[in-house]
Amino acid sequence: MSNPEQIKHAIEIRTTKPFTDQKPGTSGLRKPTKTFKANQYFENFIQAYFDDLTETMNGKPPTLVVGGDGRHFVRESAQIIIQMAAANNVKKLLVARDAKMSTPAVSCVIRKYGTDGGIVLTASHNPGGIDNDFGVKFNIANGGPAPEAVTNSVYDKSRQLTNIRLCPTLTNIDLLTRGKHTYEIEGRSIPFEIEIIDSVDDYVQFMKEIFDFDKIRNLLNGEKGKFPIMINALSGVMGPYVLRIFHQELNAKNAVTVKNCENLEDFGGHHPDPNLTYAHELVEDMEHGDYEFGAAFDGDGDRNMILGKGGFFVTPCDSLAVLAANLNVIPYFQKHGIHGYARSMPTSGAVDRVAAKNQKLLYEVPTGWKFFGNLMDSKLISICGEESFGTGSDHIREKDGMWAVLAWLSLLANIDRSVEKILHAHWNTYGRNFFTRYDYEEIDGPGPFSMLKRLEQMCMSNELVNKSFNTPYGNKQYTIKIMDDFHYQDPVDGSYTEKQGIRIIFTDGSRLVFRLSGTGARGATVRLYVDSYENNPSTYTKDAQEMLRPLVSLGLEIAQLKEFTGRDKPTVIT
Ligand code: VG1
Ligand code: CO
Repeated sequence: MSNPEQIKHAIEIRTTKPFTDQKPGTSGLRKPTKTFKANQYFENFIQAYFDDLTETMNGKPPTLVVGGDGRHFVRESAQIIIQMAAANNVKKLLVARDAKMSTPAVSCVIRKYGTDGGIVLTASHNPGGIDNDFGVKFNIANGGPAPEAVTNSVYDKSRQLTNIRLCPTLTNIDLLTRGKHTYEIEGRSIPFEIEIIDSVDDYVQFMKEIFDFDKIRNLLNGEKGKFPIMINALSGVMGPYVLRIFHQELNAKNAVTVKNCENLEDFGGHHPDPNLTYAHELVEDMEHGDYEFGAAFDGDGDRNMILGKGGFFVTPCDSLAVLAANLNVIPYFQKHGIHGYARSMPTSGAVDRVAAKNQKLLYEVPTGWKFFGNLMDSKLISICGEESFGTGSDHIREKDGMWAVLAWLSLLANIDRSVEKILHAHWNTYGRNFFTRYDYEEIDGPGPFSMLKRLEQMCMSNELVNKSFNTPYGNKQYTIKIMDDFHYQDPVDGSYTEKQGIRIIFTDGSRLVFRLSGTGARGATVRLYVDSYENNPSTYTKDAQEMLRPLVSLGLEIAQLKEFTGRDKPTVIT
């Protein structure tokens, strides 16, 4: 076969038929893998993106990063992007070795090399494989997920698409060997370049600038003895990052036990979502093993779950609040200062209390990391998080699982060697927000939509405001103060987003939130979020499920969830 660098490649314009359902959700476009692989579905979406990019860049040839979470179709789709980028006037692609790069690493690389954006091949926490899901997400030049203005414009283009452009002779590019390649493309005034990079290098180097690795090394294996920890990568993309950081850079093979660090195309059958249900292996290891700290990541490495000794669970809401309260122990924040904080609307108000005490601004945004980008770019916030196991800071523009783990280890090295003690100290200072989320996944039929419609109408009519409810549990009465459909105006660019979830706020500050998931690929998923604040220390050790039972039952009753969905139990409780 001739060397593709020695021949001139022709551009083929291939006709295609548009799809009407390529509307990105909370985080990119996610569909069954088989959908992406059939009828040029993937190619169409990429062409719509290139068409949009050509327009927004005024024809200036862009440089883009390409990487994915290693799931089935990632390698193949990266080769398709190469063929299409060459035919769509892309100047250069920085492609991850073997097309594998965590979502936070993509953000890091876009920022480090100042590229015009990137394409992330991931369905994140959705299961992978030919019978599961695939996904595509576009990131912009700040390293973050494209805002709705961009994704809506790509969607509009996808519905009118008639052609896709590609260079069919540009095949079998070696993605395994680092290096630079240049290709001549017919009809182009500049050649097309590809550079195969190892994102683990760039990412690890950045983490070493942010954190004090000596201190973490000393925690794991220092004068106070070994500090055993367990890390489970759920067979997602994080394996190589975990091994490199813990076993090489921190030289702590004896203290750090790792599991599922081989990235598999179907994630070994795991549902790569680090929560108490899907990362149960970690929970059990923590319950039975002698580990001081445990963590798991999702498929693309932006989510994290933190556990303490014996399986002590740190809710993502508390994790955000505790990190926000202690950022000063991390060198990056000593250097760059600490601006405000932000959380997604359904995330508990725990971080709000830290903001109030530290006199920082607190922003409440809709669900999805794309809403944090402007706030970070404008230096309004330094740290943000979501209840869905996402935590991150302004070092990049994606949530970052490894960052959260290293941040926690920094707290353990500087404040107290026990996760549980750190949490108790936090609650003693700020009080405790009890939080839970119930997920009713993949419901068929119109029920969930009708349920939301009815709740929307109740918001509009205000019929429940000032109404009081008793619940079958305990003797507490709840009175509704506000019921609304959450909307948000971005304080930086003024963009407006509506219908982001039904909020029911009670007079005592407790909240119930209902929304439909925007990341599922089949059926509809209903999420119910419950947040309630206590400042009586005798409650702090209580079980969240027990504490929140009255509110949960009230929420199910108000929404008539069982009647609308046919479900009497959630699929996942966190
Ligand atoms: C979910 C979470 C949301 C998160 C999103 C992407 O969205 O609730 O907080 O930002 O997933 O996370 P939804 O619409 O299904 O509730 V990831 O790690 O899958 O990119
Ligand atoms: Co993810």
